[in-house]
Amino acid sequence: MKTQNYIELETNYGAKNYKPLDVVLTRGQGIWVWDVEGNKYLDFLASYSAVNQGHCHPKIAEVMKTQLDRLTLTSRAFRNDQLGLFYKELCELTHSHVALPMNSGAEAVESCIKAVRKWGYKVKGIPEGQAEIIVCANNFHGRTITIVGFSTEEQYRDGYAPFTPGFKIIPFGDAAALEAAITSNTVAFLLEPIQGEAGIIVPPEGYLREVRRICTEYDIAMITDEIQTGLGRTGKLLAEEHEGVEADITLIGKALSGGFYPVSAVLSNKEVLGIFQPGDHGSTFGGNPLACAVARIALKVLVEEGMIENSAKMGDYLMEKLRGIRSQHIKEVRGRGLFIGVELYPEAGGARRFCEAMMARGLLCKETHKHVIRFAPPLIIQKDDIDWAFERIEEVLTTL
Ligand code: IF1
Repeated sequence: MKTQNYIELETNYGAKNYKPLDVVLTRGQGIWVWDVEGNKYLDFLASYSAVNQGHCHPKIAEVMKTQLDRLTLTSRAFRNDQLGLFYKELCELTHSHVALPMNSGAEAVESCIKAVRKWGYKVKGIPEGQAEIIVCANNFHGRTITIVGFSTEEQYRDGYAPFTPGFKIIPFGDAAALEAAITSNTVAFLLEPIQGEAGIIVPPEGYLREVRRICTEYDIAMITDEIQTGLGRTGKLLAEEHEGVEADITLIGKALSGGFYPVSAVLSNKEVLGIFQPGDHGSTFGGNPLACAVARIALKVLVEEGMIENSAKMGDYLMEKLRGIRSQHIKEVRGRGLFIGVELYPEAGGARRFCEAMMARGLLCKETHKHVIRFAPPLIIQKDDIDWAFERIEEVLTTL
């Protein structure tokens, strides 16, 4: 079958909730992917940071293959021999006290909303049904009814009401707005350390430290959604480390499995997650032995193969090169580590045509919103590959 045949199948039988670039991929290895016609591309998106470790990392594949011949799912009715080790390794690595394993990112977000609300009622003594959670404008935390209910993106909400109440929206990057929004019923503040979907928005220096101070002072839980920014993407294990702070709750997902399998987790200090009693929350697949085995090795290769340091180094290198491009289209280049956004002027006619032109030159990336090109290659990328990609990026941004 050819590209068009696969696209027709998707068009005929699939829900139309996506408009992907018209490239049909069939194989991936490291930073490279191949389409069904045999064309090779450098993946500069890394599945929205789920394949930080590179496509089909051989060590993760090996562990997964072994584990799937041994035991895949026990449900949490019984224990399995991978979960405890996963907890220990994950908590030691992230300096957390307790972890809750889930599957998708949205489930981790939902789970922590349940936990902080319950903590608010049982520990802080907030009147039943009154708990408030503060979130940021232009957030992206997933697609469930509750989560899109506090999105400020009209399309994500349109047609899905009624929504879950109890959320208050403030501007991102504005610590004074947080302090002003807190009431005696506030249980938590949920934020992305760098907003991804919003267009790689880096908050002002010192923002996270201020947020940490305010959350401590008012005894509200600081929740960082590191589902996209975490696990090396920004050049640190967690993006919050750039400001030397530790959130009370940190959410991770995506690269927690290296892209092999949906695995997410809520990481917290004892007090907040400790609120759950048996039966309060759960998931059929959360914490299953296959997921745990895959996540354990995905974390191990991330650390042992120096991917976090490489992200910092290659990110600086790429950022500097991008900032040197002389193009009338570029408004701003911003980001941290290998999490980079290039914002174009509206006159450029939207980022998509630039992404399509890069695809034609063997480089895969994706616009976010209308005017931002997002660059987020796997964290194993080397200097030569960045140079290769940069030639194409520069050509497209200066000739189109
Ligand atoms: C899609 C975006 C990226 C996330 C943060 C939670 C989740 C995500 C910070 C939910 C998910 C994904 C979802 C995917 C595209 C992608 C995305 F453009 F939509 F916003 F990466 F920037 N918190 N982000 O970024 O995790 O439930 O999906 O596992 O098409 O919706 P999930």
